[in-house]
Amino acid sequence: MTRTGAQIIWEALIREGVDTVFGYPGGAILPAYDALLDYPIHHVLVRHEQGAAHMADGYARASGKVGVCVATSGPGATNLVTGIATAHMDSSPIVCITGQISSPFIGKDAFQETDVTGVTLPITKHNYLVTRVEDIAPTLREAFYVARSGRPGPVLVDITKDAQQHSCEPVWDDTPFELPGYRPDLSPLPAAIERAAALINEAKRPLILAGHGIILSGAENEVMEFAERAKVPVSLTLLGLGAFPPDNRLYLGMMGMHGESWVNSAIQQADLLLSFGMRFDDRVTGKLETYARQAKKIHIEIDPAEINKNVPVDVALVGDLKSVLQRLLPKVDTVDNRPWVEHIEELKGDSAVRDIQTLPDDGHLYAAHVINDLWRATEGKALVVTDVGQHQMWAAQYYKHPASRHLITSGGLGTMGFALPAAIGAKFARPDAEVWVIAGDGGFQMTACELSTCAQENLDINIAIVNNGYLGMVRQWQEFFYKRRYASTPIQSPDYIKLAEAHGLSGVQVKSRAEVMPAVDKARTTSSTVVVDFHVEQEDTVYPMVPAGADLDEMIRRPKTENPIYETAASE
Ligand SMILES: Cc1cc2nc3c(=O)[nH]c(=O)nc-3n(C[C@H](O)[C@H](O)[C@H](O)COP(=O)(O)OP(=O)(O)OC[C@H]3O[C@@H](n4cnc5c(N)ncnc54)[C@H](O)[C@@H]3O)c2cc1C
Ligand SMILES: Cc1ncc(C[n+]2csc(CCOP(=O)(O)OP(=O)(O)O)c2C)c(N)n1
Ligand SMILES: [Mg+2]
Repeated sequence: MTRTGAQIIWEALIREGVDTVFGYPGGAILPAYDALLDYPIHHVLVRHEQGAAHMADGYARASGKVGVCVATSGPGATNLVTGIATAHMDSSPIVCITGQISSPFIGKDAFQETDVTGVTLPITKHNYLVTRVEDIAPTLREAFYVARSGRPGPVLVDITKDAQQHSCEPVWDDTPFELPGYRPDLSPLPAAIERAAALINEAKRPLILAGHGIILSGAENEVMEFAERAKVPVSLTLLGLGAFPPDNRLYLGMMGMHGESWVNSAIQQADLLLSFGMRFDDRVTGKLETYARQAKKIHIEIDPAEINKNVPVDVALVGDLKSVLQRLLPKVDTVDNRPWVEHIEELKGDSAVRDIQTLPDDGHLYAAHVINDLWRATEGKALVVTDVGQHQMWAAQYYKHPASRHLITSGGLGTMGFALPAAIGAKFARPDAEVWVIAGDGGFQMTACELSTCAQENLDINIAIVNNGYLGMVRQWQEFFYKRRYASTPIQSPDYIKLAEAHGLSGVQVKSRAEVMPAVDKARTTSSTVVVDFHVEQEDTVYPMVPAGADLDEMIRRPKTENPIYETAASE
């Protein structure tokens, strides 16, 4: 049957299982918007296209499915850029559909013409300019395949207005893809598996460094089986948090710049690092020249471009983590690594637990208290979506994320403004989940316009603003490395209660520790979006910290006497 290009767009999406898209209309995408009225797809009208891309990203991270955003040409398309780059850095599968001016006008600086495939070339996994109606169906099918297969990532499809207006009889092909030069299904040779097994079985001080790839691969059970069988302790990257149960005795905590000191020390002392679906980001390694010099390294990774990129490895197993581990597991001996595990336990020494919950209320409200109370009130089960900054690190440290897809955060790009729109996307993906935004007063203001989207869509999202009156993470760097010269980091906020109320939503202000739990309870029991404005200690610091470029175990520690949040032993 003959269809317009505009109709084909939505039929293609429905064939991919899409029921929700996030977008904003405009001239070059108007034919598609007109056709949308006839299809069972829910369109979420965002307030800024950056929000649409983050919503698609949050939807993808919460569900494991491909998220979709839509924008018009020119400024609509360029507004997507930050969201696309965010998804690209964190391997999140989204498809972005943009309208383009009609093909005869391309190259003539026509109204709202931007070469968006050119602009997004380095920040998409792949992108397409579609000028013919016949190409819409096959291109969208390919776009979804590319976005979700292999190492996931964002794909942009730019469709000219005339292609949307013209008609054809679409061909719906279901044959498996064979794209020249694209090999998402690599798997290691048997000899490489044998070499890896030999290293594992010889190791005395092995450590698993596990990342986002576990979640993307769905390899949680295999990683657990591996760790249990070979008795290898596990540490996670920020983006891996939740993929290994936080209460398992082999779990050590987060690695890296704001990770646990004993994890970083153990990495420096290990004789074997097993890197599972993580990419040795500089926030994870510290100074590369001195990184884990005693360790042999095995890297299981789906993207060959990641092998030896930052850290040279002894054995590379290129393939999907789950299937590689399934092949490796039978070759791994059950060993006794107890001395090593006990040694790491000793490394904790007096640097151990952040035992803040037992501390008396001294009149100060610390972000750590807020997040710890939030964790207790939600029994650790909330889907937490953070923004970027100090609060993000505290959300990683003080909220024990229980399972995969319970923490959504912008890691690689560190995009302020991510949290609220990503949480909206996550709520559409998992309507039954209790969704909490944890945002700073700076980042929240970047995309606060999406409160209006929460109101229009009647969403039940809880928002915790960790309001310290500063661009706190930057202030912290100024404190440590720029002699406390706080250039442009003090930041004023609007009255968030009035802001919420202006949107028809409600808000609560919290200034003391005693008010935290009642406010959290109010947010949890209110069925619309609630903003809780926590006025926390202004010049608090995220500890520990590996200064950028320092050795991984050269951590700045919390001074014991100056600050009431002790990090010393559990007995205190
Ligand atoms: C303020 C700030 C501070 C930070 N501090 C820290 C910190 O202290 N510690 C920390 O860990 N991070 C920190 N980060 C985050 C950091 O920048 C990186 O985003 C993070 O370390 C990346 O984690 P990852 O390598 O697990 O995930 P990604 O960057 O998503 O990489 C995942 C890897 O898995 C691979 N992969 C994907 N699918 C599969 C599959 N099916 N099978 C196998 N492999 C697969 C991908 O190709 C990729 O190489 C911080 C970020 C910010 C903004
Ligand atoms: C879009 C963007 N601009 C600038 C930065 C640099 N940056 C990183 S953290 C940070 C401060 C964040 O402040 P706030 O949102 O108040 O969170 P806090 O650190 O105070 O918890 C800034 C400016 C960034 N990550 N993203
Ligand atoms: Mg702040």
